[in-house]
Amino acid sequence: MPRFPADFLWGTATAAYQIEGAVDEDGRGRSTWDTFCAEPGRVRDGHTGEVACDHYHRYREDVAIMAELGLNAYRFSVSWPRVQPGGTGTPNAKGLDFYDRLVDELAAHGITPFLTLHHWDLPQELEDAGGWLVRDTAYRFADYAQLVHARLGDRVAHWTTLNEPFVQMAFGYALGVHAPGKALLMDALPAAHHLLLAHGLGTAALRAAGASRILLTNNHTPVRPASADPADIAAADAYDALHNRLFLDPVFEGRYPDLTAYGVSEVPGVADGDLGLISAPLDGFGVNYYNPTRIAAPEGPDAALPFTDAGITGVPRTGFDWPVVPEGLTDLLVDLNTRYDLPPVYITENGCSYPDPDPGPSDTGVPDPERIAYLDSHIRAVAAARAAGVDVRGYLVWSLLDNFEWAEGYHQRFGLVHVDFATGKRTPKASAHWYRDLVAAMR
Ligand code: PNW
Repeated sequence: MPRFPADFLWGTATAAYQIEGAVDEDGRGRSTWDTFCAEPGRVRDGHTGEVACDHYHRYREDVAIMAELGLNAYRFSVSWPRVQPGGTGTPNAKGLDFYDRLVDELAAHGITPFLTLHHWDLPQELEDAGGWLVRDTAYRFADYAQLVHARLGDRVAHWTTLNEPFVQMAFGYALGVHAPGKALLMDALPAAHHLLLAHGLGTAALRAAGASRILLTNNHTPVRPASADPADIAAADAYDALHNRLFLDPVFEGRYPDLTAYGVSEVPGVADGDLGLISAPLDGFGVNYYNPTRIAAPEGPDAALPFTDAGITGVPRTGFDWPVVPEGLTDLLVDLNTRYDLPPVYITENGCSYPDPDPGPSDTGVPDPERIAYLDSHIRAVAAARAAGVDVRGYLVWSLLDNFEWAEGYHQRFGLVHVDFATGKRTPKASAHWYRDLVAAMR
């Protein structure tokens, strides 16, 4: 394994709804994910985040595990409805108290917190008022950012506004496979702009409050055309515009990409000044990477979208059937660094899931050789990008714990640490021990 600097950040990442549980405790409001989980047929086997990993009660044990693994960074998200139940107005002190205790516990173990303000669990009352399809939600987000910063800004340095606005728009509003379950196809585009505007307004609010390390986290995929056929190349370009450039060009260049392949001449709802807010300088950029995408021309002249997913063949696959292509991470980082003037980069998520049957703890521990191979190859891919000049400063495994994997419920396990969901018992997997040894060797 190539060497990383001694101050490189090594850690794990989680998100509030996926691990906390305690959905009705201490004045928490409802989120779109509570609603979505309660609708029959939305989440596999009717699983919900009601209990999840019970991290709300077991956070001390979870921080102790991170400390035992020698990790020096932890990315988590704040549940907006826990700290501001209806998404507006007076904060819920008990909700803020939880994050206060968590941040103190991390500090006591020398673990740098990376706080994400919004990882998809929008207060239901804001969704009822139009959610990310309406502009007002972006202003509500800026108020929320300010109130969380007022409580935690003295101890949290790294502030991430949003997690993966592409997935929130595409899965939540265009395809309807995530909360709030709307299948609007390209009519979901206002959600992209309002999410980006929330990022911009949130950044301005955090900056005014004195924050000095502000990030955005996107998930990106390097897009490969299925062949050298110009039709496939055009389709790949269209897909790249939607998945990658729609959330990059406004942030780093202050303009929207060309979306004419979608019959869209202009992103709707953009007001004077919006792009200036959205493109305000950032102090870091979070990249979530899982796999590349191979794109071909659409199947017929009447296809709903100007591309089709051609699939990647001949490589191993994770439990989600996602192809394992570590060099895609090097390609992605080098390409982003070439196309944009990036601030320091953090890999804010990377990892893999394995599905049922759950290997579970046995006398020999929890063996997960595929995850070790996945992490090893992807960390090498980060080293290769660094060697090519990309300023990557941290790597956070998705995820610390097996957790509520959205529409798949508890059927996909991403954790370095096994969770028995009947009892809450945590057991570090072989990959956790492997990661501990890797991190120790870099110090
Ligand atoms: C991310 N895709 O979601 C999220 O940030 C996590 O909350 C989630 O648990 C993790 O990845 C694993 O799914 C993604 O299809 C969902 O491109 C879908 C995609 C990418 C990321």
